[in-house]
Amino acid sequence: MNARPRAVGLLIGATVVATACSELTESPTSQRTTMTAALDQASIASVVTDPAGDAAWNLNTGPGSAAKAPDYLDIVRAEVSKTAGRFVFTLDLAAPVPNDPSSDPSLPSNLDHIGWEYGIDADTTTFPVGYPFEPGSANLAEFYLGVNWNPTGSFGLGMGFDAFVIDRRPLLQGGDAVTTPVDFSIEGTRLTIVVKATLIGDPTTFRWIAFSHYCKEAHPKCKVVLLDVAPSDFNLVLWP
Ligand SMILES: [Ca+2]
Ligand SMILES: [Ca+2]
Repeated sequence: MNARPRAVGLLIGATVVATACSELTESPTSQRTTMTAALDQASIASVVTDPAGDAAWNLNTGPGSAAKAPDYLDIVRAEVSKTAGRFVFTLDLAAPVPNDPSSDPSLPSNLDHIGWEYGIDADTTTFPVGYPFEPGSANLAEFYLGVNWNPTGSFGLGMGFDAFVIDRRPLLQGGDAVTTPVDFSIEGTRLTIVVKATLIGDPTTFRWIAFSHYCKEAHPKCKVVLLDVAPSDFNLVLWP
């Protein structure tokens, strides 16, 4: 596997998040405490908790699905908050994300990527058709965002851990979806993704859902295999 060395990826992620948050304060005392302070000031949040131990291949349907998925793909809490012009997406997992998932024998072989993501329905009247799904496939989400471990580099963001926003709104006018890298950190069991509000249209409200998944092929050919969904009833959560 060609996963980027974890230390480098995590350092970059932690640094860019800390840098982004340090812009929000007048006199930072340290990168880490500044980030914590900034996140603590998050003004408006919506949160979903989810059981530990419920992540399973293809959500317990179909052949082989009874095998338990790795705990680091098991979502126990998902949060969306906004502070100072940025949305902060925080996922807590049942176990720490490994430095190099390629060494996990419980993962399927020849993976294109695994991902911890949010789907964002910013307009309940529109259903963009296409990427990251196959041509002709409609989906309610105007945006997908999250962290992927993508050893093939198929997202075009490099190999290993990266975070992204897929803006699907151009599909509504016959254009192409746009994938943009964003700041993130992985700290043990917590994934944090920081997105400039304008990158997702600075919405005053939207509905969201969090999920983990894997794909054995790159998008759009990928058949998404869901592992865990929060909320587990698939009812999207309203922000704020
Ligand atoms: Ca769970
Ligand atoms: Ca929509």
